[in-house]
Amino acid sequence: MATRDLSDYDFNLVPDGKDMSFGIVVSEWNYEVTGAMLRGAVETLKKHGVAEEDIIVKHVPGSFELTLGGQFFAHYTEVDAIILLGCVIQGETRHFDFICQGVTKGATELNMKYNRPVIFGVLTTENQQQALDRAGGKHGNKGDEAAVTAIKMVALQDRFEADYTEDEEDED
Ligand code: DLZ
Repeated sequence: MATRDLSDYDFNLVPDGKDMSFGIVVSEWNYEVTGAMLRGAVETLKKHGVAEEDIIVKHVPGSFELTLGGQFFAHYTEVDAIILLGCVIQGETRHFDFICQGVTKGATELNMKYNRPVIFGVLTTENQQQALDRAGGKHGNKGDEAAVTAIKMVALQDRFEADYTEDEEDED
């Protein structure tokens, strides 16, 4: 299990989030954890210049539903990136494996299908304490990490757009 601080990054290496927009899908399962991740993600986005009105938050019942929540954002909105926040805790059944596999595959497919950053902010831990440690506890907050990743990926996509897509005016 990794023990690094998930909120540890160089502020100055993160692009300005002004004019960027984000959709956040958050799972209600283990909400003590995911609610803290959500607060971390929103605070981090704002800290990097994202306007409050450019952050849309939607809830889904569990991590398995994060993929479809993400698809709804991609299909119905024009947000620049989508952040999926969930927490799957190892139980006594194989549910853990199935949910983790489902949301990992689902998030990967959304990235490919929509050509838009879909960020995997899902904790997969052995117990609740490990999750709390990574949701504002001693190992930082996975929500902060997801927000920083989202901003970086939007900036990267903007760079590609600027460098490799033709201006419509130049086309004829
Ligand atoms: C059913 C279930 C279980 C056992 N564990 C978790 C969990 O640790 N974290 C989580 O986000 N969701 C869990 N769920 C709910 C599933 O994600 C999903 O909501 C249901 O299987 C209904 O599709």
